[in-house]
Amino acid sequence: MFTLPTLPYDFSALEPSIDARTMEIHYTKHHQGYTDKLNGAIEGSELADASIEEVLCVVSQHSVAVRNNAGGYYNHTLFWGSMKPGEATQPTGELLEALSATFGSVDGFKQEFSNAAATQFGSGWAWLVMSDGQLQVVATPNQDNPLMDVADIRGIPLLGLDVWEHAYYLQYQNKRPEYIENWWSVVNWDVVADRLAAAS
Ligand code: MN3
Repeated sequence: MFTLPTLPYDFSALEPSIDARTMEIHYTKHHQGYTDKLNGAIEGSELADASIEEVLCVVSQHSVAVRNNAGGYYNHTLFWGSMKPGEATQPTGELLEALSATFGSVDGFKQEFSNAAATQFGSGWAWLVMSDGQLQVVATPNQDNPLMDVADIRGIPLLGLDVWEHAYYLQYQNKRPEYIENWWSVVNWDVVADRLAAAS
């Protein structure tokens, strides 16, 4: 059985980039909902004792409920861990080198990632992944992610951005690009660097 992971900061901690009410509803209603529905979907099945990564890599063999809710469970866990309160920071060290080598510069990376997030039609996610030894920016619809065996491009997620309307609509309404722009201020680059090191 999966449990809702502890949020590593207060609901208001990411203001003004993300408002407290959005964080509260997103965490206590949406993420809790995916967690409960995932548990319901795998109860008594061969997936009951699997890790979330083990579930994601075989979702094509299971119900739509498993796909959607395992994705929702994993994606939000990664998302909360990808952000931090306090002063905005920048990538450093090997992460900085890797982003510059692949995308020309950190700004080049942000531009490509922001564009993927802004142009994802409807609900979905933008990702930075390590795929076959290469950094890549991809987007997925709904609660899909690059660990799933149904993904167009598979890879290990290093950073993910939720662009479902529930992630920003209370504060930003239809202005998804403004949400994306402000989100960069709360990215936890240390965590992204740790994920890169683990995936390399
Ligand atoms: Mn969400």
